Amino acid sequence: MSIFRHSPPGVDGLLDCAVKAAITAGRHALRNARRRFEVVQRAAHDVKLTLDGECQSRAERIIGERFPEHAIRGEESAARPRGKPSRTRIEWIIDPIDGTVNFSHGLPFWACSVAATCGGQTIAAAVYAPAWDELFTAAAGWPAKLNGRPIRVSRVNALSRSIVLTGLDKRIDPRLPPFEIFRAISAGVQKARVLGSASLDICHVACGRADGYFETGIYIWDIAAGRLILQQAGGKAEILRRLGGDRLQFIATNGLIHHALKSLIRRPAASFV
Ligand code: LIP
Repeated sequence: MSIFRHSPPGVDGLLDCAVKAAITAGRHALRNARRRFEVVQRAAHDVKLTLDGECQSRAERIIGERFPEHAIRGEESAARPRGKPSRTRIEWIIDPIDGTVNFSHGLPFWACSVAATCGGQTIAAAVYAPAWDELFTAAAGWPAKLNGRPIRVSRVNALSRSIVLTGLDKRIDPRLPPFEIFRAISAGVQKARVLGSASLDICHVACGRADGYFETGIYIWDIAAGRLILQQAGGKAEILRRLGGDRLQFIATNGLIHHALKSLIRRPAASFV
């Protein structure tokens, strides 16, 4: 179900830049993993590292040198748009270390996510998982790839035989539905898993290793690149609700279990704010 049939002009240059930015940032984090303990800010269920900012800067430098007129938005630079974003101008959306808590503990489930968007649609995307040396890419009109080889979503068409990935919102509160939702998903699928990196979760669905992903309070920079990669791999992605600012409820599947998964989480997710 690729949503793009044709490539907008210059999309190859955007993809090339997204790949360079994702790999440069990702390799910087990997090379400096011994510094993963350098914490800038700590919350109950989240952490900000010195390396988050360093990796964001490196990705921004690659983009800025190639496209100085483009806007950039990211988890580490949300308030620093470059130029005036518009329906025609490109805006880059970056998560330099998606799965920061995993990275800070030395768990390998983390990635650098870079998306070039135009009018709210992602048109070029790269998600690089340095610990696995896996680069997921896609562009409007181009197939989704993993390390240069085309990928497709799974053919699993029953929830009872599916693996569904989900996450626990960093603003966790046991009274809030994420646990209700996790309970609902776990009861209805073969296995529910929480791996801790949304962009990587969505790419696992895109290449058929999992069949669905859902999260209640995720951010646009976590999903902007993975969404296009999934769509160009034949999957279906949907923002179910916008929760204010860059925060949203998001579902991504192989398309075959989409309706059933939405039905499974509809009630507990509805009361999530
Ligand atoms: C993380 C997401 C993950 C979510 C975490 C966190 P970060 O992003 O990738 O899916 O469950 O709460 O938001 O903060 O590590 O870039």
